[in-house]
Amino acid sequence: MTTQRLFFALELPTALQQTLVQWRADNFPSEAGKPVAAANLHLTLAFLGEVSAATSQTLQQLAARIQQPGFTLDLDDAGHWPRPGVVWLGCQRAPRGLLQLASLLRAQAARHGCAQGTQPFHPHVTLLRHATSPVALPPRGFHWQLQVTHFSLFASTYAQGRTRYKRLARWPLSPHPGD
Ligand code: 2AM
Repeated sequence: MTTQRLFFALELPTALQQTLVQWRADNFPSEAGKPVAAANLHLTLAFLGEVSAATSQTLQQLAARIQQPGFTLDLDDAGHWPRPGVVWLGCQRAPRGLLQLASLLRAQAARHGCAQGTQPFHPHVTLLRHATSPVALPPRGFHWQLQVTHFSLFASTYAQGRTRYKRLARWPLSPHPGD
């Protein structure tokens, strides 16, 4: 059976990806960890793992039925998880819309055999991997804001030492109230 390694995520605009890469270069020494490529910077909503074509299709049909308003995301927090070796960007207050969307996608995934683990959802954009030694984090005060209007399904592949994410599908959120 062929499977694909899949995850639902929020894409970051290319300009923001570039800005974050520059900020990372300015704020972290090269020995802090392995930088995630600009095009791979994203925020995972639900990780599905290795999924069959049938399960992928089912989860995509369910995703297409989701009706939720868009929301504003403020990236204004950073942290370091030494055990998985991840330095991340996140939000001091996660918007309710983000938590609802992730919760729904994770519940649908779990119901179709994609175990969601026991860790609570902590929305984050991974900036560095293999960051297992102590890392000095930039002081708070940085802040990037984005309007989230879509969510997407990605396939992750690894070849010749490089991870690539391919977007398989994308769905709109309804217009943000007040927009
Ligand atoms: P990470 O950045 O915190 O490692 C593609 O690999 C995406 O799925 C990444 O955002 C990654 O999160 C996430 N991911 C990979 N394995 C995962 C797992 N077992 N549980 C939750 N998320 C996972």
